[in-house]
Amino acid sequence: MEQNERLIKTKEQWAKARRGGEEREVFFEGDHRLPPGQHLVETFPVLDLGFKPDIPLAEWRLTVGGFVTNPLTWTWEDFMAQPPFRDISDFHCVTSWSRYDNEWEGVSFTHLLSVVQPLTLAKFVLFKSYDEYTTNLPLDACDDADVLLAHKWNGKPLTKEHGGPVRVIVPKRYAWKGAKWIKEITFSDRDVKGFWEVRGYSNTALPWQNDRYG
Ligand SMILES: Nc1nc2c(c(=O)[nH]1)N[C@H]1C(S)=C(S)[C@@H](COP(=O)(O)O)O[C@H]1N2
Ligand SMILES: [Mo]
Repeated sequence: MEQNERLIKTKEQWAKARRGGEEREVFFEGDHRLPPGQHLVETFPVLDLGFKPDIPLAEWRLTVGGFVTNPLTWTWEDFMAQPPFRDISDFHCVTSWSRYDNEWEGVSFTHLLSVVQPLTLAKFVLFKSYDEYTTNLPLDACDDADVLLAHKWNGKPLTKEHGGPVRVIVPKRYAWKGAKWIKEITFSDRDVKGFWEVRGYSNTALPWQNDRYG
């Protein structure tokens, strides 16, 4: 009863705050922003296969090929010469933690598409990393305004443990769809399952649908 009254009061306050154009209360923010089965963290946990590859910037290369008009290999200088892009997004790991408001900077996937120009046959994208990790997505899922190749997180160069020099960020999917230490991006007419996808995780990986296992 007492708890119920408290909840109602907070909801009224929240409604007032909304009418006044103020920020939403954090207590309720979770209701709207946390996908089912997730809990909020303020730390930034590290997940990998037990191996964090060390890639000096002078040796870093990103190769993009397959069903594209203009295959490419970017050095670090080439990568940094692309138009800068910045986006803030929430991060949802399938192990149940979510982290709000991550500020990513790098090269937008839309820009990459404009450079390589996928052929009409290309329907899928396979990502391969310096730790031999792989993951796959439909091209449609990558061709989204919030998808990027990130080299900065919250204003600082991406650390090795979080996938630096460059990692992929796909906010609308569980975080395993974003390859850390990205090395190769291959466009294909076929869907080729990645590391976790062949081990029983969902091929689609949609946090809002609680879509964890295949
Ligand atoms: N190359 C590579 N990318 C990867 C992984 C990995 O093991 N290797 N793990 C994935 C998983 S399961 C998650 S939850 C996120 C974790 O990113 P973080 O360590 O920065 O939190 O990276 C994803 N990308
Ligand atoms: Mo994960």
